[in-house]
Amino acid sequence: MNAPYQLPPRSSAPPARVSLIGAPTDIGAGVRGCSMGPEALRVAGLAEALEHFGVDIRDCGNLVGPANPQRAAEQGFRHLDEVRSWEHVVHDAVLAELQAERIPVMLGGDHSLAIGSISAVSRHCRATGRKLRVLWLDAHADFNTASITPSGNIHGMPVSCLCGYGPPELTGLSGDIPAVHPDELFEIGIRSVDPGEKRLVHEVGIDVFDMRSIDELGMRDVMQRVLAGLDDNTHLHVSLDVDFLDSAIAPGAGTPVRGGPTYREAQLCMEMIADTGRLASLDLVELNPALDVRNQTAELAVDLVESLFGKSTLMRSPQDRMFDRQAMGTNHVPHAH
Ligand SMILES: [Mn+2]
Repeated sequence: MNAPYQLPPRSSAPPARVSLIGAPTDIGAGVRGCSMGPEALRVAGLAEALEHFGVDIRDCGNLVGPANPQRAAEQGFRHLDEVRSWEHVVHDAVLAELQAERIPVMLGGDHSLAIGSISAVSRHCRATGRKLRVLWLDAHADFNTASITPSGNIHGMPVSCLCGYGPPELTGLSGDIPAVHPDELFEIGIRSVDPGEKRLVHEVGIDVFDMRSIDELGMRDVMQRVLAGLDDNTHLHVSLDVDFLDSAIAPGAGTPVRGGPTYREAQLCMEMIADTGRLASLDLVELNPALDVRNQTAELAVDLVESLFGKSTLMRSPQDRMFDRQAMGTNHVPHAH
């Protein structure tokens, strides 16, 4: 009688070491409420879900920064001083976890906070001689500047600031300008871009895989392109704005846009990132519990993060995944953090 089929054992590499860092502020957003994001993700069981399949997890609690003064824009920015304070706090907390060889997961909070987290990642990569790749998963390009922004909300500006376009107190946080070179960053899922922003994104040469690319090429092809050429010396950072997801499945986003990736497309995106074994830091931002329905968007985010850290919903053997990695031009053991 044949032995029952068993999946081969997973990699013997040590489990991922993950640190949750709450950044409860909506200082850079137009709609208030994403300051409650970290708590909603905890209530949805983020730590327990990762712990369940062997991740070594530490919850660092919540950072503290200035309150939201709800002022109007001044010279193209809303709350620039307060945003700058938050970025420093986030930068320092993320850098400390990277230096402790852990994977920081920044729980926003609005997307302006990625200026702080990715500046820390950039600084760390320079200090350790690693290459950087950033995947920006979002409905929006987040490439506004003070002169072209319709609102002054800084959560619409993090990519431009990281690429060196913005006020020096935000562009220089990593110790080098730009913190991220345009060829190190890929935007995926984009479907809502302001006219001035569109022009600037093209001028700067950001690689954008908008929803039309995902429709035409398919998520698998898009992900193979953005993950091509990763090697053992690459630090992969994922910045996940929950408005990346179709608004029908993720109502709890500050600026929801319809026509985004479906549940399965989003899962495939996460699984292909997990297959590379290179994920080294993550932002989970723009979850707005005030707009959510029974915490479903937080629960969906937890689902996706599980996949990002290797929980596969597919019945696939490691050999199949090895084939995918070869197709991607990468070749190494998964989960080798
Ligand atoms: Mn965003």
